Amino acid sequence: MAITDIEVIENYIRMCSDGWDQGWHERNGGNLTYRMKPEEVEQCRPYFKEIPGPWVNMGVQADNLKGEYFISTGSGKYFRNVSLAPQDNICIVEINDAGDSWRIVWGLEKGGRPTSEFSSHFLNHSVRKEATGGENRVIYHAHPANLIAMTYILPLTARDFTRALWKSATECPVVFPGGVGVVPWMVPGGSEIALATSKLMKEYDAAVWAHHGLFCSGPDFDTTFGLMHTIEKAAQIYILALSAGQGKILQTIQDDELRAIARDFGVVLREEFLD
Ligand code: 2HA
Ligand code: ZN
Repeated sequence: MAITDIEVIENYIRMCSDGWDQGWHERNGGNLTYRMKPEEVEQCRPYFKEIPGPWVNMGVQADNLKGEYFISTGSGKYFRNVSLAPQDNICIVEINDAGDSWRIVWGLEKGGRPTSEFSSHFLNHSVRKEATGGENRVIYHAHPANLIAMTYILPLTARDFTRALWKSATECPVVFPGGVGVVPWMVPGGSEIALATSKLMKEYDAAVWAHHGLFCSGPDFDTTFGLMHTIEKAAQIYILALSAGQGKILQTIQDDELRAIARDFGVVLREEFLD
């Protein structure tokens, strides 16, 4: 028995491999964090370091994440390597009683720290935990190429991106009826982009980072990966259709047809995004 035999760790590693297989994680691109359930912490605790790492202040704080444990990819680590050597590329961090610092309790055995975007992930976890009554557990950031390409040719508004994606594949309004938020270009890794993203995550479960990538959230690995996958697939269709048609779209899904999908599938679309 090893920590990698525990289901939550297995599933986390599988998601990293799936993201790598999709081509969304060149070099050290992207990051994944998971807020552990108490029983999962207890399953993993026998494998924790005898002496945890030092507390590191994050520069951001959240009351509703005090004492939580997260699985995180390591800063500068490659998704490609997670399944090959999980103990060197991912970690479990504990949050302190003040909700403003982390310390490593397992993993990153050759040194390192959680993802450079940990402050973004942390604030997004806080906001999504609040918005979903505790259901949300996963924050996932990736660099899917077609979605990034869209940020060069569309106005950077939630309305423009949501409409383009909803109309690019019929399942989209069902999968993300609330739409997607859009963060303008900003320097990654800092608390400014963390705050801007978490503000959007109050309303959206996905946020586009202009010329950079996408943040998705969800209650479990499958739902969150599925959201990233669905959005990127729609973006691919959008880019393919525009490219093949040399910018000319002959027909698309009409707004009343989006309303008809919502009615039959029992979802509520963000009405202000419809004409
Ligand atoms: O982890 O994707 O946004 C590398 C990144 C930073
Ligand atoms: Zn990134």
